[in-house]
This record gives sequence, structure tokens and C-alpha cells, in this order.
Amino acid sequence: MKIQRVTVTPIAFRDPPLLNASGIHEPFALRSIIEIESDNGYIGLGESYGDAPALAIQQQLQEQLIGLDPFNLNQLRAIVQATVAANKPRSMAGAELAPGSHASKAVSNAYSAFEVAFLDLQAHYLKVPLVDLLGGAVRDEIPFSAYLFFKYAEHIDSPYKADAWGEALNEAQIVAQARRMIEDYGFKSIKLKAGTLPPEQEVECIKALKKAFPGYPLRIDPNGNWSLPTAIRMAQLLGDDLQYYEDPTPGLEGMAELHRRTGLPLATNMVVTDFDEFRRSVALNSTQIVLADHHYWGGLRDTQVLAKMCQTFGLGVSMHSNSHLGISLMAMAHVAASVPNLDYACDTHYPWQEPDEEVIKGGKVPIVDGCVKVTRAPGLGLELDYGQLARLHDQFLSCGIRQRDDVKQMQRYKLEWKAVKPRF
Ligand code: GKR
Ligand code: MG
Repeated sequence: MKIQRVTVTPIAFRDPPLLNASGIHEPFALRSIIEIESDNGYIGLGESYGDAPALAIQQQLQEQLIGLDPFNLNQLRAIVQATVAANKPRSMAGAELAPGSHASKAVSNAYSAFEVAFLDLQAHYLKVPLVDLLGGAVRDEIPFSAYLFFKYAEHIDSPYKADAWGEALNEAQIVAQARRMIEDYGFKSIKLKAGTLPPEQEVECIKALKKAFPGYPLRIDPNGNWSLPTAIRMAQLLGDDLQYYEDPTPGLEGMAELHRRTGLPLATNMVVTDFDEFRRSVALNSTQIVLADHHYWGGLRDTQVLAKMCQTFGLGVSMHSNSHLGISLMAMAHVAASVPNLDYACDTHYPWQEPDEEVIKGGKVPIVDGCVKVTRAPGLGLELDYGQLARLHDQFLSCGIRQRDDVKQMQRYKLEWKAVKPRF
């Protein structure tokens, strides 16, 4: 079996005005949709970053993968490495919260984008679910958490009709957002994206969530936007309200000191983002839970390696997300199904995506009782809706965004806004 077609299609979908440590989401999020077709008619799908640097590498790889055996993942990796080395990508502004723009992640990002599609094709050929190629499912229902954001009611200059979630800038609005998300999806744990409002106000929101949803595990994630003294002070206010404290303060040393001073379990998707940082984190005891993300950890199989390393060093594992669609969600679900030591519900931005903006046939993947189900359907269990793919590609062409930049977007609301870390 040989690969005879590789198509990388950049798309853009509507994304709400969600606030974070850098600034605010732009009106459209970018992704790439990858199709690999074999000479005997099997198709594998992948979804990855659609930011310009990531996309440039993916597009260069298209031709080079023609003729490859879709089972040959080592050759895929070698081709990706050579292509990235020849291109010398540079990191762009805003890369911290947008791993698709991070030069040091170029090989793992691009390899992952295609590895998922190769594995999907292999699994279709073998008529097994993708998880079977990862050693089989240890669970078939993957728990996700309600991922809350402070947000504005609509984007500046109203590029399209406001989303149905409304504004969320105080405790009552955050509790209402959580209630709606839990009613709609049945989530059993809650994460609050923080680093946006004054820290005491964000802590008050956690207190309000605790009162409104007793017994629900709670997490707060200021994306490293709190100085060490602020993070210690907020830890004292939070007491034992948290399941874990996610990236409160920047740097491996900062996190290690915070853990020493508070004893709280710290989770990260910022200070441990590759195996070298993993090694340094273990030496310093910077973090107790690693949030994996196959998109930048080098694919589904390297995510399994990461989970094994976490088990070896006594660390917990959960999963990070960025704005994404259903192919990414199902890839996350399949690898999560294969990881015995997945200790916490995974993150997902999926509820924030509009139902009419999905590229897979049948519309959005259901999340029921807070879980995504991995079925016995072959591969990821998905097929593309080509009408939707064309429409979202047109939206990419017309939206004018080529690289996520939450700082620049916030400057449209607040002229004086700057990229400062930590801000509080
Ligand atoms: O979507 O604004 C966002 C998040 O802040 C995202 O960029 C982060 O990478 O979800 C992520 C996180 O957990 O840090
Ligand atoms: Mg995080």
C-alpha cells in the first residue's frame, strides 16, 4: 500500500471573544485539515495548527509523502525532520499560548499532524478503531472537564452575530456559564481560565463555583500570569479548594518554589512541553501533573511515552487543549482511551465551537455525561464533510488572520495593552 494523495486544507472557524493571560481570542481560529489517501482507496484524517509557520511546513510535506508506505512512521519522522531542518522556522509573537507558532516545536507539530492521519489510514485498512494500534482501549468513555473562560459578549466591530454564551466578567456570570456547560454536556469537573481579571476576583469565582457545584473538582489556570508572591497569596486564599493549580506562575524554578512553599499539586502545559523540560522538571520537582497534548508532544505514540514517563516518575497525566474541531477531539479521545494512568478529566475547547462550523459528517462529536465515546468504528470513526471543508477554507481565505495573536487583538480594545508576564 502506498500513499497517492496528501491534501492539507487550511480552515478558519468562528471563535468567541475568550480572555486569557495574553489578551483575547481573535474572531476566527485557524486549523489545518489533513487527508492522506492510499492507492487502494483508504483515507486517513488529521487536524493540526493552521498558523502560518506550521502550515508552511505541512504544505511542504504534502508532495514528499507521496509514495510512502502509510505504516512507515519512522520514515515519516525522518522526512519531517529533514524538511524542518531545511526551513529553519523562527518563533513568532504570541507563541506561548499558541504552540502552532513555536519554532522549537516544528518537528513534533508537523510529525503529529501526519502521524494521526497515517494511523487513521492504517486503522481503516485493518478495519479496527485507531486505539487498537495504540495497544487497545483501557476505557471507552473519556472524561472531559467544563472549560470556563472570562469573555466579552461579542468581538470588537461585531464581525458576526454574537455567540449565545454572553458576557462573563464576574462570579455570577461565570457560575451561569458553568451551569449551562454542565447542563449541555454533563461535565463532572470544572476548569477556570484565569490570568485575566485581578487575581482576587478570579479566586472569588472559584469560591462561587465551589458553592454552586459542591463536590466538583475545580482547577484554575492563570497561564503563568501571577508572580510567585501573588501565586502564593492566592494559594492561601484558595486553601484546598483546588484539584490542582495549573501554571499559576512562570518557569520551572518558579513552579518548584511555589510547590515547596504551598505543597499544592501543580499542573502544567507551559513549563513542561517537551522531554528535555520533563527531565528538568523532575529534577526540580516543578510540577506534579503534566497536561499532554499530542499536537505538540510529537503525536499519539509519543503522548503514550510521556504518560509512561509520568507513571515512572510518579506524576499525574491529563490533557491540554487549544481551539479545535472534531478530528482533534477524537484523536485526543483515542490516545486518552489507551493511557491507563490518565488520572484527570481532559481539557477541551470544543463546547466553544459553533455546531455549524464542524468539518466532519454528521456535525459535532457528542459529549455525553462529560465523556466522549470511543466506538468500534474503524480509525477515528470520522469522515469529512467536503461541503463544510470548502466553506471553512473560504472563511480562512477571507478572514485575514494568518497567525494567532491574542496580544494584538487585545490592543484593538485597549490601545495601551502589552505582552507582560507576569501581569499580576
Ligand atoms: O485558548 O486562550 C486559550 C487558552 O489559554 C490556551 O491558549 C491555552 O494554551 O488552554 C490552554 C491552557 O490550558 O493553557
Ligand atoms: Mg493551561
